[in-house]
Order: sequence, then structure tokens, then C-alpha cells
Amino acid sequence: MDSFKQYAPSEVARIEERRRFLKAAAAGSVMVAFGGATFVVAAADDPRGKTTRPDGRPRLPPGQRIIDALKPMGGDPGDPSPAGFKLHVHGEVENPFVVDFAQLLAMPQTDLTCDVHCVTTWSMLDSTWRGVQVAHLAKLARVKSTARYVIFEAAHGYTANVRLAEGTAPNVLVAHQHGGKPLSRPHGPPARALVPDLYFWKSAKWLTGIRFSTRDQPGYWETRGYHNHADPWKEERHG
Ligand SMILES: Nc1nc2c(c(=O)[nH]1)N[C@H]1C(S)=C(S)[C@@H](COP(=O)(O)O)O[C@H]1N2
Ligand SMILES: [Mo]
Repeated sequence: MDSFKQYAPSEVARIEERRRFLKAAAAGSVMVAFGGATFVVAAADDPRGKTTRPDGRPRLPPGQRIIDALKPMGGDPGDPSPAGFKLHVHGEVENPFVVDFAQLLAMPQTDLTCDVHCVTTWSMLDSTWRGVQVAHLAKLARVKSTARYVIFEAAHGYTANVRLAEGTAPNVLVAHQHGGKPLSRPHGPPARALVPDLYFWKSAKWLTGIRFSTRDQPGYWETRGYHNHADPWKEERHG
């Protein structure tokens, strides 16, 4: 039995109205920090207090219910220690490289407030994350024009495939913090992928690699009956 609150979609407006007041003093949604300075780069896209996204789609996709915290969904854990972390950025790129955790933290950091949607029908609105944009890593790797897909690689062979444009969108991160703290054990430390606009199984925890690929390569869940694309607004749950 879970203790998560459930809300009918029609209640979202009321809940979000209340959140607007509670969070009125908070900063903008997407900020990129360089050294000490922090710049708000996309405050207009701040989802908080809104029932509709900037792209016109509803905040809550069809068939989803709101819960107040991420639900740990399991998986075969990797090494959670920052000291053991190595992220391989490779595949269809001119400049493959490996970054350790200190190097990841030394890159431009993005603070993001977004919604995440699990195929098991829970959604968490206004979740906060800190990490490095996959787009930044792609730029450093000089992804070839022939690349079409991003394959997120994780501990014990877990993978998730995402179309290149969707895997390098501004809100796609290699995230190392959630809710202002380092990722806790169940959520994929020290760093995970975050692909907010696709079902959450695409957000590989215990991330070990980002591979750019010319061809699609269905991943762990995609080869076990889940939809290859995973758009929550189209309810692309099953293949
Ligand atoms: N490495 C790895 N990443 C994974 C999984 C997994 O089993 N292994 N499960 C996925 C699924 S099915 C979901 S719903 C989300 C759950 O993330 P959470 O446990 O932080 O809620 O992680 C995704 N990332
Ligand atoms: Mo899942």
C-alpha cells in the first residue's frame, strides 16, 4: 500500500494555484551557473503555478496521477560512490571522452524544475534537479551529423534509447542532485540521466555512458514490451 496522495486531473488547477503561492518567492526554473554567478536563462518556461506547458500540452499527461515525491522504482544498482564514477561519451562522435565526477561538477551546471512521468501512472510535478546538459556533452564530443540516437548506458547493461533531438533538448541532463541534495541510493547515484518529457524509464540511473548512434537500439524496457518512443502525452506505454 502506498501513502501517496492521489488527485483527479481536474484538481490539478487548484493544487497548482496553491503551489504558486507557496513557491512565489522561489527563483526561475532553468539557471546555468558559471563559477559563482547564476543566470536565469528560461524563467518564462517556469512550469510552477501553471496547468499548461509552454508547448500548449497539459501539465498532467493522460492517465497520470500526481504524487508528492519520486517513488523508488528499483533496478540493479551501480556503484554510488562519486570516486568510482566514470562517464563515457562516445559512439558517433569526433571526440570521444571520459569524465569523472569532479570533471562533471566543473562543467556548467543547470538547475531545472520539471515534471516527471512514470509509466506506472504516477507523475511528480515541480521536481528539482541539478546537473549537466547532455547537449553540452554532445557539443564537447562533436557529435557527427550521421548520429540519430542517444543511447543512455547504465550499470549492469541497462540502456535506454532516445531520438537525438529529444536526447539533446535543453531539459535533458546528467543529473547529480534532486531536491537540492545528492541523489539518494534508490535514485541512481552518483549521476543519472534525466529525460523529463519521456516516460521515466528513459532516465537511466547509475549512468555510465552516453553513446551517440546512427541506428536505433531498443533498450532494456523497449525490448521487454514497452514503447520504443515513450511520449506520455500520446500514452506510448506499450510497444
Ligand atoms: N540503471 C537503471 N536505470 C533505470 C531503471 C533501472 O532498472 N536501471 N529503471 C527505470 C525505470 S523503469 C524508472 S520508472 C525510473 C525510476 O526512477 P526512480 O527509481 O528514481 O523513481 O528509472 C529508470 N532508470
Ligand atoms: Mo518504470
